[in-house]
Amino acid sequence: MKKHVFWTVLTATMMLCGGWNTLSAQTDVNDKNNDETDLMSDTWVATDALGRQMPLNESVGDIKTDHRRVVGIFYITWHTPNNHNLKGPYTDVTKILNEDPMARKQTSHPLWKYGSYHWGEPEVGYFLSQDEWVIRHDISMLQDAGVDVLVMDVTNGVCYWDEWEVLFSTMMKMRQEGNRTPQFIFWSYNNKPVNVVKQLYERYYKAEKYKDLWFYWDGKPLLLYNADPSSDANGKYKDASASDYPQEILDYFTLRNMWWGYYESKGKRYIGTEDNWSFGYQMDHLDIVCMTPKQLVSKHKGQLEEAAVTPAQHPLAMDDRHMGVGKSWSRHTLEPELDEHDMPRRAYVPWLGKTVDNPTGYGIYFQERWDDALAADPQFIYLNDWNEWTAGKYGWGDNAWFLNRPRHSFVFVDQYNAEFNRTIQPMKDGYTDNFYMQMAQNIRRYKGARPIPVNKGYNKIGIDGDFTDWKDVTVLYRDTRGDVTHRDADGYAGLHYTDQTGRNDIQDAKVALTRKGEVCFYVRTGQPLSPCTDSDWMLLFIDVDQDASTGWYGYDFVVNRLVKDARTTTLMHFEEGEWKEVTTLPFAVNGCELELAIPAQWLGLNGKEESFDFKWADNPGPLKDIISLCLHGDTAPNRRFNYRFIWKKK
Ligand SMILES: [Ca+2]
Ligand SMILES: [Ca+2]
Ligand SMILES: [Ca+2]
Repeated sequence: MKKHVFWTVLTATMMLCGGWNTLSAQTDVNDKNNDETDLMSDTWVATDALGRQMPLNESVGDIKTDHRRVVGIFYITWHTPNNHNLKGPYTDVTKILNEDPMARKQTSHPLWKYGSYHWGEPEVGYFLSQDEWVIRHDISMLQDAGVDVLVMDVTNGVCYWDEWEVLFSTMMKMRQEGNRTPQFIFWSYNNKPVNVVKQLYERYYKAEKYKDLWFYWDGKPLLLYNADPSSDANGKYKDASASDYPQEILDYFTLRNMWWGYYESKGKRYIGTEDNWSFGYQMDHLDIVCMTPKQLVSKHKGQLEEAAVTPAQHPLAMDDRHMGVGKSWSRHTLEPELDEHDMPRRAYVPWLGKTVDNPTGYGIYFQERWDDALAADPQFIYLNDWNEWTAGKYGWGDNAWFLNRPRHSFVFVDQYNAEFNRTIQPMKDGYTDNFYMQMAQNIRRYKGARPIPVNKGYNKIGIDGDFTDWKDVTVLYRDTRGDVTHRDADGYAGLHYTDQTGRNDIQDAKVALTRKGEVCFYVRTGQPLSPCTDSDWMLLFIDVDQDASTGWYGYDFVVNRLVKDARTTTLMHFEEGEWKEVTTLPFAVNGCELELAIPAQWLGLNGKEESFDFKWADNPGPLKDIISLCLHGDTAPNRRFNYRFIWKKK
């Protein structure tokens, strides 16, 4: 069924953009670069805001095949439409503490007005879970990073049927458009889990709904659950809801018990034991902090099975130190001293080997957990979380301890501010996408990566709008199909978000060198290209020295920032903080295809062995910073990733 739809879409594309798709059939069958849904994102390069680079095949080795390696992430859909009715203007904990730090100590401070808050603002705004534009960004980001499974939250017993319908149908649409997406599983725990599991089983599994998206483990669909439903995190049930799961359900799934990584749970040793998965570890527990990486991992039939990796724990401490475990906590130095915004002042960053001010964005706790997980090398790495964002503000009389403050009148349990949360989805401003990039870097270390494809020899390319000469160039750089959808969706508290920048859907790119000393670029879009007079039209960025510290966020040259006429464009160089025209270039467009040539000497190439990084971007809007290439129009490859062109004479 999936395959049928895929080919229908592909045929339509071929008819629309004649010529090109016949080429992919000719690529070497041994080359994995021949599956149209494979973007080969494990070969993309990137440098993040902290200068960390995506590790490549040379450092992480080939894709590891000695045992299965799967990455799952907790995906929240609780941002339901009723949140649109909250009274605006909307605010969050970070904004409140910035406006008046005293609010952190006063539960009835006038700035507090809701029962639940975002800890900060998401990069895509205060979105709701049925926002298809956000879902598409999420799914493509997670797929690019190497995440295999969305772990759907039913832990509170609330079934988000409407949100799941939009999510799963959008994932299916993305597949039909020619993309890969992660699979999904459910995780039930609290609030009458037997009833919850029965409903999930009836509505999805028995009905075979979204079967293509199910995730299998040991030959059956995987379900994370509460193995002893007579009690949950809130205590023991007194009524009949404690009855056990029907045998039919127990037989149907591969089941794993999953809860917080306590040393003991329900009176038994928990963390690191057989078939008990954890969604995070209570690292501030004295018996846990001294465990080895392998001891932390849950086992199945004695094999290392699941490790939890989280950017932090909770703001509310579970021990007598009463200090939360945030993003800057480490086993060795614990949580740093907090400032008047309840943000850490400074901390030593082990991966950097330095002490820094404002360490939150450096992922100290996250890397420590990744290093543990990579050392143990389990079969499943569970990440918590992608997009939880919100948490309740609870009034606790005057008896609470909160962030080492006694007699506190309120607490946040799960998330609080930029330091105390487990969100991996990028935030607006602040440390933006540091945690996303850190996740992608570590997934690559966990799974390995393919070598970057190498182009060989010269090609004969004419810049004339006839693209048959590109046939012989077999290395193809792919981007997500269909990632130009527009946004028109409600957010929290009366907010409404629109985005109509999606225009040309960049799908395939190629690069070739000619004997005449030119570097030629080819790009193909899903629909015929819009006129070259359009704003921010088909920008080509080149990081010629592969150095993110030179040029505009690494890009030393840009093409098409100034298009002179329908045959002539410009090459610009980034000098002294601005783009300066250096020469004109020929280009040609025909339908969905575009080609152009740059004299190699402008890029400083010598014709022996070449390598540079490049990226196409259409309609990103004002280029404020690198995040401008992450949200609007289409970029290829996505976000701050680049393709790396490697060329050898023979
Ligand atoms: Ca695209
Ligand atoms: Ca550069
Ligand atoms: Ca894209």
